[in-house]
Amino acid sequence: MEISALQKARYSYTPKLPASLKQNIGEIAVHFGDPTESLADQAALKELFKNIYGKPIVTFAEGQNTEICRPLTVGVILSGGQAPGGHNVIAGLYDGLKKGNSKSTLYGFLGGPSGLTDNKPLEITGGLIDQYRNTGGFDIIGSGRTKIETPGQFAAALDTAKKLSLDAIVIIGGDDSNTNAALLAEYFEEKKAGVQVIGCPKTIDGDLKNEYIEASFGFDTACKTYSELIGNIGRDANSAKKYWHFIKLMGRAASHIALECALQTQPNVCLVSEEIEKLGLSLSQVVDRICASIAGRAENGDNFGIVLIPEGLVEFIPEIKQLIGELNDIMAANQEEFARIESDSFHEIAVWLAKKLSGVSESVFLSLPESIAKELLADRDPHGNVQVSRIETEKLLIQMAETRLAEMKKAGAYKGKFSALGHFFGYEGRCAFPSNFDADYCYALGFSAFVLIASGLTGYLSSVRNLTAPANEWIAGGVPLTMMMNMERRHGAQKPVIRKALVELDGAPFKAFEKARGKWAVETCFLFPGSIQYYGPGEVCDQPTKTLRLEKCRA
Ligand code: FBP
Repeated sequence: MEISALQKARYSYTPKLPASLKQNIGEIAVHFGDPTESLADQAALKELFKNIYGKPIVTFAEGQNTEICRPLTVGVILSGGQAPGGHNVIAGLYDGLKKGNSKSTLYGFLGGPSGLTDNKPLEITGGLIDQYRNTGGFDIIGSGRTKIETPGQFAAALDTAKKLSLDAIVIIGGDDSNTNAALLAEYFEEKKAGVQVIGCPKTIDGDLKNEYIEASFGFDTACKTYSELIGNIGRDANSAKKYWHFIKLMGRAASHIALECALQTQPNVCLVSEEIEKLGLSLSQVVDRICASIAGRAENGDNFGIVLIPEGLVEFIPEIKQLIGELNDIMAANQEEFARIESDSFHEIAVWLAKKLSGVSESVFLSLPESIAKELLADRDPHGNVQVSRIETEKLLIQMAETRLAEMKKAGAYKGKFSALGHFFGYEGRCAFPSNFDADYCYALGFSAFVLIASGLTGYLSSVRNLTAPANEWIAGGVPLTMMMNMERRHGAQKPVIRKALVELDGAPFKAFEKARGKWAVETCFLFPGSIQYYGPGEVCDQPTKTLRLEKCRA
């Protein structure tokens, strides 16, 4: 098979490991902290997770480990959206297993969690993993979004585990997939199946994080990829001086990606969903904010600019959030009826919905352009989420800005020319070659997952922290999955879920943005970060995101 020069070079990149994981297996000591509690709803979660609730935080350090590493058989699943570095998690897990005992076996389940329930394993050999080291994508075994939730699916997972004599399963996924990991760990414990379950924090969205999980992998590479593109567009805009570019960025709920890209590129406007929700801004007020920048720049003769839009925005605008909540409940409660009318004309759907929506939501629904209203009705993902990547918010905002600017022009409040282009950057960044940061971080996460398994633990998320320090000083270990959980409404019912980490408005990244954005709104301050560099000086190749550096006060 023909491969690119970079791919060839990346095969021989050696990821950096924390000092604690560089040791012989017998020299990796495991330290246990105090028992932990969930974020909220402790009683309900204790009841649901009788066996795995409240475990201690685990940290690895250089020391003595008298556990003999017997041969292990482990299965690994890539779950949910692609994120750069997934292959390196598997590589770290594979290398750890083989270092522990050369007779250990690693299976990858094909196509995500359904590969486990449908018993579709592929043995990961040295030859296979060597073709994927330090490369992007999840194509080594594929991914999927199946949610393991029915008694039949749990039983099928156990059946596969027994057939393959699995000691453990590693689920590489985001908040929903790791919620699944917790449910599976609990089920196996309840059944005394002797199968451990360990999660790894993946998602480009960056919203699976806390004190012990400083970043989800893939966020670094995806943001750097989008920032390169935004910088290039900024330079084009500043050269041609004729277009406003409205750029929607992935990040299903949280605005971490948009915020990080704003810090890297200094656009004229960056909407932050969490702020919009806090201020209770209506869609119309959001458009006001954008138009204020457009009008301000037009005063200086600058009829061009950049607006960054987080893809989850619509779910944070109070009136649309309420509408989506009502739609979710209506669609969950009337699945069959809705499926029957789904192919009907929009008018018939609207009439059907009007009877069920509250008065306020009905008028919001009817005020939206038909294409957007239809997108709000599209299938939810298996975890009950609206598929926001399919909602063309950038087009909606362009359309609304056009109308508003025409009104302002009539009133003499705007004298410029407005010509806008919409973009959506999402899939472009999810399978890029992992940055050195993600390559190292992912390899360490995979290796750490192996140590958690070898230590007999279950219901943990692999954790590597102190990430702004050199990799040698990173701290590896595990965080109990139940520690990150609370109860939330999903598919019309209360469910245990890992809480998403949204942008904190009093956090350092947002504060840095807030301080600068007034100037960026009117002046042209674009930055051009360029493409990710894999070889060269550390300050060019190995820097983590600005978000992480600001959060850890090293920016
Ligand atoms: P995960 O949460 O599974 O990591 O996926 C995140 C994401 O990339 C979102 O940013 C985006 O909204 C969604 O996946 C798109 O999903 P799909 O790949 O199914 O279109």
